[in-house]
Amino acid sequence: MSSTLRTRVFVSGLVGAVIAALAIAVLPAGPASAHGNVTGPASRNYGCYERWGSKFQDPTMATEDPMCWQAWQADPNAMWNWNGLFREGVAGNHQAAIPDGQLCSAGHTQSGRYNAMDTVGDWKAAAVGNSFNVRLFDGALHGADYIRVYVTRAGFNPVTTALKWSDLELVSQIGNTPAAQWTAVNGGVQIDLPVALSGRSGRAMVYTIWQASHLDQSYYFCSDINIGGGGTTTPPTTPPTTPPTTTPTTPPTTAPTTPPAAGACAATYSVASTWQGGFQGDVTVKAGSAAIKGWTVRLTYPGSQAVQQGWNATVTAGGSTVTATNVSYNGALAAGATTNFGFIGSGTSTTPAVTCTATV
Ligand SMILES: [Cu+2]
Repeated sequence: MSSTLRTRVFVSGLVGAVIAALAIAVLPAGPASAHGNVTGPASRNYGCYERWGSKFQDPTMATEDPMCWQAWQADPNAMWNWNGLFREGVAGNHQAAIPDGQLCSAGHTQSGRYNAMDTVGDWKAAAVGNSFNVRLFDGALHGADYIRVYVTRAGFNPVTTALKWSDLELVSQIGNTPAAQWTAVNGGVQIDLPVALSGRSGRAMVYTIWQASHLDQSYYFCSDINIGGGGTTTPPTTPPTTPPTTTPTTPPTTAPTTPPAAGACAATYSVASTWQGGFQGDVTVKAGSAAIKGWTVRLTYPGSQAVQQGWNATVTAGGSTVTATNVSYNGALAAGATTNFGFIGSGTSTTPAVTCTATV
């Protein structure tokens, strides 16, 4: 597999400048880009997608959810492409194919895209009771030759310990189950496997192996749970209707040709990626020759334009205009400083007229 690396650099001028570099891997188009994931208790990458996918550059993630932060920093494609954590041709020898300490990345599969899932630390854990369901979403209608659900033995501490095969106990499984016998949802299917863990409490990991009825494809998912944990129980979630099936790519940022005047801002629009039924728009905002306190960008499209979600800005759509206003951490920009935001638009991508208005 060949992959190209590009680097996105964004600057957020809050107190000083926060600089983060995100390596974006561009993947070759594959025939089966939508597969599946454990959506409840959410797997590590699906959980990070669910909690931060709409605001993955929000620096508060670093303190609120540090394990997701390190994972997004390591490779955001591990979350955008949340349904691609699998191996092929393992022939049922899962333990031979995947070394201890690499169970959550399926043995550094996909050129290491998911390696950050193996990082040991305090991942957000779903509060569950002693009986709960593991929910597997299958967006590609593969069905299963089998699904096996394991839980770490009592005493295993996922916060401090790398996961090994010998830590796992098989707690639930099903055999051959065609997709037609799963429950239809959002263009895919899902299935629940019941798990009962009497006498257990505290932190543990759920490890799920899904042998899809598609080639010899084996999927591996780590989910973090807190049995009898406080707080609210997180119900299994339903995946988005239209997950981005192509990986966002980042085009080179082009600076505005005319430098903005003092107390003003300029915005540059680009399409990061498109897929059937949608696209990802990226906008770079640049302050003029004086500092600004906030900004509003208006994108006027030839026709009406709907927006599904935005990040690093409050994005609203009305008629043919999409309006984006800074969020708390990226409104203040020093003279000449830049920030960027993005959004997922519905339908076919067309080129908007762009204006930027600054608050000084
Ligand atoms: Cu697949």
